[in-house]
Amino acid sequence: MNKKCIGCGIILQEENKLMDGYISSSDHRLCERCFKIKNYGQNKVILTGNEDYLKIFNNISDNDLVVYVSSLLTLNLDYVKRFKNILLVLTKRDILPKSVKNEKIVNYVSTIYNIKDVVVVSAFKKVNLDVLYNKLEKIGKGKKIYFVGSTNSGKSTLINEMIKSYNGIDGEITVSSFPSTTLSTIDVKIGNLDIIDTPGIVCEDSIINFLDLKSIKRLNSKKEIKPITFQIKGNGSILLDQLCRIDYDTDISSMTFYVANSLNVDKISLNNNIRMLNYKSSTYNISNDQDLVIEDVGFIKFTNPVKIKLYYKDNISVRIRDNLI
Ligand SMILES: Nc1nc2c(ncn2[C@@H]2O[C@H](COP(=O)(O)OP(=O)(O)OP(=O)(O)O)[C@@H](O)[C@H]2O)c(=O)[nH]1
Ligand SMILES: [Mg+2]
Repeated sequence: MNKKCIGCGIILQEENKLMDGYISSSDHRLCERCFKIKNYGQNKVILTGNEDYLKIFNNISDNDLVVYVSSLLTLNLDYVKRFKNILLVLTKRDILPKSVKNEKIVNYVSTIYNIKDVVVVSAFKKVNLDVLYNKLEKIGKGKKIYFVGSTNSGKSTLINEMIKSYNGIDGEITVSSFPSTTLSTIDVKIGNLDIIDTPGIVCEDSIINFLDLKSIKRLNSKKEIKPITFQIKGNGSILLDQLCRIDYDTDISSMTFYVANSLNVDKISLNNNIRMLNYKSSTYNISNDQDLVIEDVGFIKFTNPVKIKLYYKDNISVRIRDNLI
């Protein structure tokens, strides 16, 4: 059988340095790309097509258990309906303010998505790993347990953390801020559980596919977010870093940004500022108590109806949802 890279799951090969999975010596267990990510924080960005994970999804049977992993920041559950037997894991709890109650989030997903089995975790702060492990022992023993979800949602980090906690050794799966880190399935045993890590689902319109490495790192929050609130009235404009410009029109509302603390959020004058006005734009009507989600960036909470116009240079993927918090 072909040997796989222990970091990303790609089949290892010694023939072509330019192709994925290259190793310079047959005793290496990590491909060159994973070696560079782990040792130098560099990454050769690989844009995987959706066919790869759709093929993996098709291999998941109704008897298998799917652990659907989503970051709490943008809460992307696009593919959740595809699977019969799922446990929803909402991760990166450490990013959301402590004042937000877990019960509220669990209640939100159970009301909106009708998902009853939900665990809120943080791999970084080791929050609720025991709850997750015990749940998996109960409902996943003897089954194949697939970890699936959007790229960057934190699947591999969570699996590594569980390997550390329950096998007592360091997990070796490669993790990074960049999209498409895991390239193929990786089988690991945690205690008696058969876990399979999978490549993340890529949102093709997400801005993360168009940014340089430094900018991607700035989007990935490693700390609790400090929300930034503006009271808005009439017409005005806010710049979200160099990512987008948001022109608003409202009687009165508040606008709270939940994005990485390293991003700059600034109110600018509509009249004498032309920044980003020549870029692409889209208009959205947001009604009472809704959020605007910018995929892989964060979300903006509004308290009253607002009409907004978004200007952006690269593609940007946006959703409107009921207020999460
Ligand atoms: N703040 C915070 N960041 C996390 C947590 N878990 C993972 N991350 C970060 O999220 C980014 C993505 O983590 P990965 O584990 O590589 O995500 P993945 O879902 O395996 O990504 P793909 O392999 O591309 O599908 C990295 O920058 C991690 O450091 C967490 O619990 N809290
Ligand atoms: Mg991964």
